[in-house]
Amino acid sequence: MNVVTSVDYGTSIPNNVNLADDRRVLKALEKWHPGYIDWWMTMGPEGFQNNPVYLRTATNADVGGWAKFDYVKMPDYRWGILLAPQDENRTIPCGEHFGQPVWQEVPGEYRAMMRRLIVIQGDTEPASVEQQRHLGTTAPSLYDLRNLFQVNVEEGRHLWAMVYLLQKYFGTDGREEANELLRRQSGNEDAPRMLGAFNEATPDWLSFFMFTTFTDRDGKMQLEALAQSAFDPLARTTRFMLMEEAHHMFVGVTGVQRVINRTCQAMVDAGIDDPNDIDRVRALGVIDLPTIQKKANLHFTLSLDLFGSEISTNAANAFNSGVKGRFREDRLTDDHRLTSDTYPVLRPIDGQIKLVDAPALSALNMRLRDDYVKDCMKGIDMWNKTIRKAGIDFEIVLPHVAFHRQIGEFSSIKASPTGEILSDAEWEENKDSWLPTKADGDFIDSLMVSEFEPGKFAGWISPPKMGIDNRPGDFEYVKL
Ligand code: BYC
Repeated sequence: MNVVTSVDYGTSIPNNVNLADDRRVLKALEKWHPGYIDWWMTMGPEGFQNNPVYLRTATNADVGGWAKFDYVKMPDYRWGILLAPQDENRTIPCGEHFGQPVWQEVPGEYRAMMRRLIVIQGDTEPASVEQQRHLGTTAPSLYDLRNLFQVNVEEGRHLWAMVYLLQKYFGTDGREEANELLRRQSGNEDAPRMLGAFNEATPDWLSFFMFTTFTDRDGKMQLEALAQSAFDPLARTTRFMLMEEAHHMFVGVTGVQRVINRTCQAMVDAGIDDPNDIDRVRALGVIDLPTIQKKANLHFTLSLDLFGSEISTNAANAFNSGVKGRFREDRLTDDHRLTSDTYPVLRPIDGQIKLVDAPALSALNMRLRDDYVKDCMKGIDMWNKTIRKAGIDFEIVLPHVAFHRQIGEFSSIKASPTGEILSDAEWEENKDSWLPTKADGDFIDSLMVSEFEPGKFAGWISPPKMGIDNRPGDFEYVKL
């Protein structure tokens, strides 16, 4: 095990990859840096760029004590290149090269596939910052404002992580791709981001919490798959990204929970026990539970699309070559080649949704998506516990995977949240009760008024149980 994990802050770009001795890559990154700062100032958080924010910055790539907290102005954040420690005995965990030593360079035959995956991963990182750029001005508290900016600076760092790989291992092509990552923009008609969910708006804070619950969790699963890569620098960089990513999902899941908690409290105080009495609940200045369910439906299904098609030769090739693995591949106990295995896949067949066996190699996207759905359930269980505790008869449920899909087997059909196949007319008739409408959006928008007094929270969301870095309730997370 290589133990050199602490970060060198002596070069212009903090790193634990010895950039000081890698002049070519250091120069390439220094050349890319001004474009990044320019992107951050024009496409990153709107406003607040001169305000000190209580942020964590990575100081070490070890699991114990890897970050420090301090006030930083966002443009001064030290975005760096941080890889998890190298394990010199690591072998390829899957596919046709199973058991061979991992690669420190990209084999020629896998170059195109690897570059494509790194570019897709890289593209999502700045996209999410762009999607969230308007949220600062309506933050429900300084605590939430800080959390938004923490997520944003770390997504920025994740872009750096992918750009480092492109610049170091992919020559001129890599340099061009690195520039393109700053050119495409979320929702831009001429140069959109690569994957669907990253061109959607994040119009309000409930969307932000849903996005960090569901879409960041897709990020977790995809990073977990890349963390198993035979290309060791990719595996190591994604392992470190996963440590940061955990906080983003915490922000999402606890954010929704705090919204639910406030709604339930307000209902109990007003003596309302019918959660579907939407007008009365909304009149209390809180978000009704059915609307929260609709938002969950939307963000969950947009995130399911990020897993690609259920049956995919791209996925089979990526696994077979060792370019990416399954979720926690190194803890699975099968032959890690899967050439003669099958996996059950949901497909629409003759007007019905059926579970049928498919070759396991082709079904790897489906398998990762199944792991994702299980992972999502942890958050849902926590939300329902909050509702139950308040004594309200309502349960948040994840919709069926056939519901509201744009990619894969179910993109050609319409299905209800419980998985019945519908006619176009039935879909049109019901969709407004399943997905947020313009009126729902307008109502949520009407609540989005900033609360910037330390220790105070907007009326539609409860305070958190604990502060960040154990800070007290009235801590000034952002100095305005
Ligand atoms: N939108 O074989 P198929 C994150 C394309 S999020 C548009 O079904 P494959 C984060 C596909 O490109 C994680 N196009 O799929 C979260 C292909 O096109 P080509 C990001 C799509 O390749 C929050 C064709 O359809 N990382 O980190 O097996 C905040 C057939 O593809 C979509 C990754 O995704 C779509 N949704 O799987 C910040 C990891 N889906 O090539 C960050 C890297 C499919 O035939 N990416 N297509 O023209 C991958 O592993 C895979 O590319 C995918 C798709 C899982 C995305």
